[in-house]
Amino acid sequence: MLLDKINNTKDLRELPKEELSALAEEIRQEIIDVVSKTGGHLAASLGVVELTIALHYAFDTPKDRIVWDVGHQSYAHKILTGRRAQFSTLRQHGGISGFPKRDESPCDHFDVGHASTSISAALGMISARDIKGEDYRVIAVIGDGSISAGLAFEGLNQAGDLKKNLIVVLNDNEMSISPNVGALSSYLSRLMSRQFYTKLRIETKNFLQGIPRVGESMFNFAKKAEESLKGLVTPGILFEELGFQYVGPINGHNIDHLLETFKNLKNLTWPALLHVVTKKGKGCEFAECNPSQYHGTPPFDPETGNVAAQKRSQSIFSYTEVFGETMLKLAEDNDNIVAISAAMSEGTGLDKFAEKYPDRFFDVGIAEPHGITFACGLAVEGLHPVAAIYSTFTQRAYDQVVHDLCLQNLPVTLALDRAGLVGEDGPTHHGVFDIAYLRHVPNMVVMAPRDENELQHMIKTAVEHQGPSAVRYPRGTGFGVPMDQELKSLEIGKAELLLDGSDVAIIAIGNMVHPSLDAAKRLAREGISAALVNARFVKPLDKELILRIARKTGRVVTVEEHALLGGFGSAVLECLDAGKMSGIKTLRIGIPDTFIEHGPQKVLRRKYGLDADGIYASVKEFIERSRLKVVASLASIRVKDA
Ligand SMILES: Cc1ncc(C[n+]2csc(CCOP(=O)(O)OP(=O)(O)O)c2C)c(N)n1
Repeated sequence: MLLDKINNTKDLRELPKEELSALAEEIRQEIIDVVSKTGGHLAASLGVVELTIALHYAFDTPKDRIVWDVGHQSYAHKILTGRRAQFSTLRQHGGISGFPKRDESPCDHFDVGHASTSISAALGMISARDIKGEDYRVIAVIGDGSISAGLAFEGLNQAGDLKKNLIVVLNDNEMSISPNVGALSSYLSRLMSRQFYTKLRIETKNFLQGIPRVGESMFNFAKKAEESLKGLVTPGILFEELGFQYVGPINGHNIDHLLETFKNLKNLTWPALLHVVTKKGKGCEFAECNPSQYHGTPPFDPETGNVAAQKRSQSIFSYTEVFGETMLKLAEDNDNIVAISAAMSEGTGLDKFAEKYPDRFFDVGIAEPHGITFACGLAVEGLHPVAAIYSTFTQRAYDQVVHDLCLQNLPVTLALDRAGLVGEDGPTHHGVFDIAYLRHVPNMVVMAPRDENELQHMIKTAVEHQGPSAVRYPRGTGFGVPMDQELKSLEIGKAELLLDGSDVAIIAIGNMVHPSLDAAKRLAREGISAALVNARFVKPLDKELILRIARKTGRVVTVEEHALLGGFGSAVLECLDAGKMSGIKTLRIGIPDTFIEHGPQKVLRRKYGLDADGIYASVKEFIERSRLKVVASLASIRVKDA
């Protein structure tokens, strides 16, 4: 196998050019084999195999830097940059990441997982290069979905201004996760056909040459002026106006063309944008036919593409499904409800809503900050937008939440899917900061359902609320609880006392309620009487219940699948402090102050003590510790008295 000869990019560059297509086939097969077992981002990675080979062949990597956008397409890059032996551990706990990681390889120059960062990062690197007087090339590779974000345009804008020799490779497959949306996308499609320019060119030529006597010289003049004419009517005018030399579109699967083009681009001393056209899922029939399904896929049969039968019983709904169904129900009775997705209509369960209510559904593209401000615009005119964005991606819309949403106290619901530990996508995607970045903003209501049944009631509660609210819920299936047929409105700021007790009060939020209930039952069997509160609301907190139960038990344990710093437990501590209950013994269970690695949700929850066993063990140890302290202080009182 050719791949056996390649341990690094230097080895790749020693292969004769004629062997590169065969190498592409080997890489493709390796990607399909491994991803069929591990799951992962199949279609995007298959689409850039030739592009990846050509980049590493044409440039002196890793001295020259390739900066991947999102990084979900970097599997061929991983195989070619010394990680072939570990490739079978892709996305597994303890294995290599599904995204570029500087810790993993000197060929990974920027950690990534969120979209649209490559141009800014690459421009920073190239600027550092010049300050330090070094000599290398920097190439940003960005998809047509990711380039539509504001962040990417901010990078392009400054790049045009700095006029450094940054190369941006625009990988255009006309897809984001779903087919791309937006004006930029249709602009790129027009460029791809080039028909407009070609037709105009032929017509002009025929017209000029048809004019007697002066026609030929006018044609020659026009030919000379073609470059300037190009500037007016040709592909890439948008990028050229931004200060880039536009090159393309070229076939991103033709290695010879790619190498030829990179050879020319290498010598430019100004910014260039190379527009390559690729097929998402290339070389794998089922992925080519259904690139959305194989964008991010669970393990599958490599022959047929069939996804392994889910182990779960069909009657257990995912939170995403419940959210989608609830939106359909609510929208039927309330014309003011509109829905927003940021390029994730399927991932967020809004696809059925989009189908049924096309006029009330907006896919804003990969543009979360815009999506929230857009929602605010809809809200000031009397509608109730529900913006369904993953917890991790809402991070980049913080100022829009503060300045546009909460300051104006607008009725907008944020449906934060994938809150908590998301699993194999890892630290770039864990949604463990949303409570912290939302709960301190005035006017914001923050809630988290204990299970999929409570989720539907919370969504109803949120859309009835005349102000901003966020509902955070986890990735994956619920607990298989019975689903109420009637949607209910919950009282905002009211928690639910599930168990009364006298030794300790466990106050849990969201998906930590059920495992806490299991833990409390186990403690009860050992004679420890634990009260259990389903907090429901992070903000406003049910202060009355929390203070009452704290006073009764003298010990409070909070449980959350969220960062401890600034999280739900911190809110409860603030509540105890405000209630002048400083004598209460407290324990907060949650995510420590570190970025959590990738791995199955179950494995991570176990490791970080966020399953029933972990909660039980922590509470038991906490009680024993606090009892020992009581015994010790009683002993010291007795000694003093004696
Ligand atoms: C800020 C942000 N929003 C959403 C996502 C989810 N996401 C991952 S890949 C992707 C599509 C990217 O499309 P494109 O750049 O065209 O790359 P392709 O997958 O088509 O190769 C999306 C929306 C993300 N990673 N980051």
